[in-house]
Amino acid sequence: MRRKEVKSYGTGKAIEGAFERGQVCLVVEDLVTSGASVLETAAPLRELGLEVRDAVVVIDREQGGRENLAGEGIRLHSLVTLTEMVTAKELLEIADKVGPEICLLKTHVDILPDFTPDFGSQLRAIADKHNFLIFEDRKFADIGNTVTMQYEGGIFRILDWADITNAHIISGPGIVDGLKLKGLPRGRGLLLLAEMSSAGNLATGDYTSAAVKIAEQHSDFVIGFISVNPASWQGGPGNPAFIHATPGVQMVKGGDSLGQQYNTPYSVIHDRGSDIIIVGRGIIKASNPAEAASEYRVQGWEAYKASCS
Ligand code: S5P
Repeated sequence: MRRKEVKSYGTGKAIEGAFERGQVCLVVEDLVTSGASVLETAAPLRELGLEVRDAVVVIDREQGGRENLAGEGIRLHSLVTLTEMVTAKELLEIADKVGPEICLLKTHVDILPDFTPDFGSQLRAIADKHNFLIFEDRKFADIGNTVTMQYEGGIFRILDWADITNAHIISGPGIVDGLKLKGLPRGRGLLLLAEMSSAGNLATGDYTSAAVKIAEQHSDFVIGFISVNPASWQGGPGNPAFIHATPGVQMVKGGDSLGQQYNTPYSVIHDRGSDIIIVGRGIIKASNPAEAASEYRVQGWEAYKASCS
C-alpha cells in the first residue's frame, strides 16, 4: 500500500507491506485521467526496487493517461473507457450550462459511473435555479408491482427527484397503475412510449393506438408520449393536452451505426407535430453544449412559430 501522505509518526514509510526487491507490483487505481497519480505511485515503488509494468483501473478517462504511462513503461488496463460516458459530475456541470436553454433535462442515471445518492438533490437544485423539469428516461417495462419498487427504491430512488419518467406499454395498463400509485401523490408525470426512433422498432400501428388509449384512461398521471410522427397517427394523437416529446433529433437528417435515426428540429416540430425535441449527442458531444442547446432551442421555436402561421 502506498500512503499518499507520509506521517511523521508510526513507521513513516511511504510504502507499506511485505515485499522484496525485484518483485513485480501491479498498481490498482479507480480512475486514470492523465496518469499522474499512477506515476506518483510507481515512483516510490520503483525506488524500493519493485518492478512496475502494469496498472489496472476501473475507468480510463482517455485524457492521455494510457500514452503517458506507456512512456514510463507501464501498460494500462481499464474496465471501461469514458469516450461514451458522462460522469455525474460532468452531467451536473452540463445541466448548469444548458439550463437556461432547455425545458426538460433527460437523464439516464443508471449509466453514471460515479452516481451517489445525493445526485438527485444536486440536480434538483440546478433544475430549480434554471426552471427546467427533470425527466429520468428509465423506460419502465415490467408488471405493475415490480415497477412500483423500481420507481421508488433501489439506489437511484427516481421518484424522489425526477418530475417525469417514462414507460413502455408492452406489459399492459397495469404498469401505469403501478407507477401512478407512487407518482401521483408526489405530483409526478409519466410519458408513454407510443413510438420509437430506432430502425425496425415494433412500436407502430395498433401498438401506438393502444398507448393513446391507455394514456386517455390515465390522463391524471400520463402527461403525454414519446412519439416520432404524431401528425400521422391513425385516429389522431388523442387529447390535445398530451405532450409529444420526440427523440432522434440532430441538425441534419441521418443516423448512427446502432439504428438511431435523426430528423431535424424543423421536421419534428413543424412537419411531425411534436412539442418537444429531445437532443442527446447533438448537445452533449458538441464542443460547446450551451451554444448547441441554444441553437436547437431557436430552431425548435422558429419551427413552432412557422406551424402557428
Ligand atoms: O425511441 C426513442 C426513445 C428515446 S427516450 N429513441 C431514443 O433515442 N430515445 C432516447 O433519446 C435515447 O435513449 C437517448 O437518450 C436519446 C437520443 O440520444 P441521441 O444521442 O441519439 O440524440
